[in-house]
Amino acid sequence: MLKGDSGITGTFGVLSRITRGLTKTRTGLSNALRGILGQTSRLDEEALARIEEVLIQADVGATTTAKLVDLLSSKMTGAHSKTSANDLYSRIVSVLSEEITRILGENPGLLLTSGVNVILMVGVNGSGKTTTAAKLAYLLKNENRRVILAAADTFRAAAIEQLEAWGKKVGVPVIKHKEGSDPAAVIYDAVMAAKSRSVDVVVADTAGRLHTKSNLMEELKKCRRVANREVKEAPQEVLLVLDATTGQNALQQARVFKDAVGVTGVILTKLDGTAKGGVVVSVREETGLPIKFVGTGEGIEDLSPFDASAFARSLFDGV
Ligand SMILES: Nc1nc2c(ncn2[C@@H]2O[C@H](COP(=O)(O)OP(=O)(O)OP(=O)(O)O)[C@@H](O)[C@H]2O)c(=O)[nH]1
Ligand SMILES: [Mg+2]
Repeated sequence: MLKGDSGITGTFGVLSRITRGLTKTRTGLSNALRGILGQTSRLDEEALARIEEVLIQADVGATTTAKLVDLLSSKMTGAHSKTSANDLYSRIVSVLSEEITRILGENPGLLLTSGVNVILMVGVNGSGKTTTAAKLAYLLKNENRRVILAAADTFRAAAIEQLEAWGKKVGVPVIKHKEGSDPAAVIYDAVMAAKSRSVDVVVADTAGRLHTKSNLMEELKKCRRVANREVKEAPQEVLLVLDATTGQNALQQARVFKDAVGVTGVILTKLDGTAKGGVVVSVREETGLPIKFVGTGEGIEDLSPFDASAFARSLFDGV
């Protein structure tokens, strides 16, 4: 369910949306690689060093990049002057995209149960939590699930109104309290409402918080506890929303949130706004967290179940 290869989006929809969303990253990576290969007829030390630089610039991350370059070096030692730049390019991107698909692994999809499900959206300020909560509610609704949104960001001015506006657009109810109230109490009410209305999924928006603020992390833990007291398996998902344009900073956030609040998966947003889409690979490899969705625009439909192979193929031209 809601995997890359199923649901309303289907393989073609996911592929084209991800492909479109990665245009900046793909253009940057492909042009840079072609540029390097245009100047050399063999994959020597210097060419490898320049490829390494290109991958780092796309935010693939030092550890992953080192692995990819080692792999290129070991797999392509036979490539020499008889190979045309075009062939060399094709071989390189096919090795890279295959390995990146492997690193990214299977997307387990949302791990929903048969009763009331609670999905907590967490992350730093402005990463895209509220928008993504609405997009997710829309996806789930289109899979014929009964959904409610919980306005558990009671901190930021106008956060509740923002979610209500999305709720109207998507056509799902929004459970809210007054600004400044306890977010855990909103979660409690939303779970109660879900139980009494036979709702399948509560998607809870939460306030943006710096991963370094331990009191705010405690607040999230309280939200978890309250959900868990009312439904044994809840929260079924704690989804960390990361802004892909923040690059390696997103990686640091992922590490801290993962340990502090038991994150079950990651959503990378704003892939459309960056040439550094490689950060998806570093988040996956460095944290081990599955990437469950990617956001590629501001519209309600701009959220795709993550598909490793579609993603890896979309990173380069001509794969
Ligand atoms: N281009 C693009 N913009 C996005 C995407 N996701 C979210 N945004 C935009 O990012 C901005 C912030 O989104 P919000 O959903 O309000 O972020 P938030 O994490 O809830 O912010 P706080 O509640 O203030 O912490 C908005 O302008 C969104 O339209 C995306 O995938 N692509
Ligand atoms: Mg918000």
